[in-house]
Amino acid sequence: MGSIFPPCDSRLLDAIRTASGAIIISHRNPDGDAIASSLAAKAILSRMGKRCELLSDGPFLRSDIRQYEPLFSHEASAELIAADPLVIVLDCSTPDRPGEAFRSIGKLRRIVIDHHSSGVPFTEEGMSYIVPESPSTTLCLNQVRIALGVPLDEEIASFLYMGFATDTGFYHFLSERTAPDSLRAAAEFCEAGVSPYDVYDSLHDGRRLEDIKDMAKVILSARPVLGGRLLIAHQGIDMKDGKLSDGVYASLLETEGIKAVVLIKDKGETQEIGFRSKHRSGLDVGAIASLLGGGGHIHAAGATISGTPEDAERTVIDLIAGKLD
Ligand SMILES: [Mn+2]
Repeated sequence: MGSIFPPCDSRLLDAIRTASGAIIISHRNPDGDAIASSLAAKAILSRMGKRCELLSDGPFLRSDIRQYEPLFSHEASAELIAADPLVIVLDCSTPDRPGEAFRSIGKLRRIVIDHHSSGVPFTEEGMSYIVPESPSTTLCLNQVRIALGVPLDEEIASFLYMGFATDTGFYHFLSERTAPDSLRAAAEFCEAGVSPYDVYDSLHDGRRLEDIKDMAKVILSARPVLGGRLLIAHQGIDMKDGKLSDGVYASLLETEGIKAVVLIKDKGETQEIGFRSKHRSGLDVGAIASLLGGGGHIHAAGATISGTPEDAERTVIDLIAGKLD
């Protein structure tokens, strides 16, 4: 079985090598992979002598990434923009994913490094490295690093590992197809000095008890529909912890006989809908989310729609009912 990673396009590599500097941006409402790929990209380009700035719209709601918020700005400096830098967009499948921070730099030359299965191209030909089979954007970025000839060091390795570990739920979401290449890369990160135990603890410790209790409330809201094949849970508008959903999905997906879990987060005027489907359920929730203007992967996806939580619930049940029959 060949590698899941194709070669990088030489046009993308040349764009990085010849860049005067770089503005690095990932998606709004960032997760571990978005932040880790941004930090790893900055470390890699810094080793090449490039000046880099990190942009993010935030909000840094997830407790695992909160510690990195001070390293990110909402806009790039006029000085760097004047130098006509390269924009590096990470972990984004559509041009609206980076949010407001992207507006002022949307005209600059850009490359996209990503692993989402659905989306719309938003670079020039040859200026992206998108590998839907890759378990994380950091593992795509690792291939770019190798092609650029930048050696691993402990800092680069720790960020590359962080995105891989968080996006795979610490190796849960690896298939027989994706595991060998991924775990070989992880082994190299560990040889460069990464301690998986320390990374796990630094990402999971420090949550507020109130947020853990909110997770219990969301689990209590879960209701089976479609003959018990789908569970729908609701997250209240007052619940803020971005990591809350990880624990909710992990618990509810263990329910006997289910194919998928949907979590509806009440944001007032809009509803954020998170989808998770079971491995081997045959349910591509990325495709379902893209029907609602969102996106993601086969087993994990999201979309935002307007209306009430009840509206969102009806929409989701209709869409999934059609796919389960
Ligand atoms: Mn990702």
